[in-house]
Amino acid sequence: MHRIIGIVARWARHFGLTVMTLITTVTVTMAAEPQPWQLGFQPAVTPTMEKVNDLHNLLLVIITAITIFVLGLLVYVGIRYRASANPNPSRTTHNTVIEVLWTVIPVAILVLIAIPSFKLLYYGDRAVDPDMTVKVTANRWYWNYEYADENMAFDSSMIPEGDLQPGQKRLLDVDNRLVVPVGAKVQVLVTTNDVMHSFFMPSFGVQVYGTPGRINETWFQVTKAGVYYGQCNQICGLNHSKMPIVVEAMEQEDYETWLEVAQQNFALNDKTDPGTAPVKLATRIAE
Ligand SMILES: [Cu+2]
Repeated sequence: MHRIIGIVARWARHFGLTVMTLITTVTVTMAAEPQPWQLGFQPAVTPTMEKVNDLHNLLLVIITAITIFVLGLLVYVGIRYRASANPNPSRTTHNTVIEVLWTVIPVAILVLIAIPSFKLLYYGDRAVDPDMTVKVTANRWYWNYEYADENMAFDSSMIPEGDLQPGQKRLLDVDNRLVVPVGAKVQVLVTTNDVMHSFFMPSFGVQVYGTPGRINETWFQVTKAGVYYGQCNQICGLNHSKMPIVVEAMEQEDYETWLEVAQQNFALNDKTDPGTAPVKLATRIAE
């Protein structure tokens, strides 16, 4: 039954039917990672992703209307002006009114699309009054998360296939998750120690490149407790497919409990000395 609801909801979202929003909501707790045969987006768990969904639905309506209109015109012309029905074709080559229309209307449509698109782009660009800051540093091929206000940082590496415990997801689960409190506005600063990588969290509507020598910014505010999966989605080399991102959103009390333990384990002084990085890289390649 859940499976059927899931399929219906995915199709509904794909076709932008707001009527099906209720069913879509039912599926929210079901998926935080890619699903087999998935067609639509992963369920939104941040305000940004909800806005991405809204824009996607708006675009779907516009593109459907345009496609139907153009198809209708083609069919009409094909039937109405076929050789047998129209043996003496008109030799008209210019029509000012129609030329103005087919220039102005598409421009108006593009402006109509650009306005919400740019609004969304700037909405996701910078955190206004963030509650906390996480600096995400990409490495070949693992992530480092630094909690700027807590003076701690830790690496997050994929669990190799042979070490997977029952219930852990192949190519997705990691040893140390990025943990955040539910409802907190998290400012995310993304950079890289080597090549370009990309911090991509589909259910957050977040994708930011890690560029050498630069810090890029984004933010997210997870509205539901849960475990969410993402990946590096900038082709970065040999183990590109082996640098998943796992974000766990916890209720505030649970987060504080986690933080106490984490602060002991990951105090910044214990952070891997950058001087040993090549050794680490070599062991990782050997694994
Ligand atoms: Cu990468």
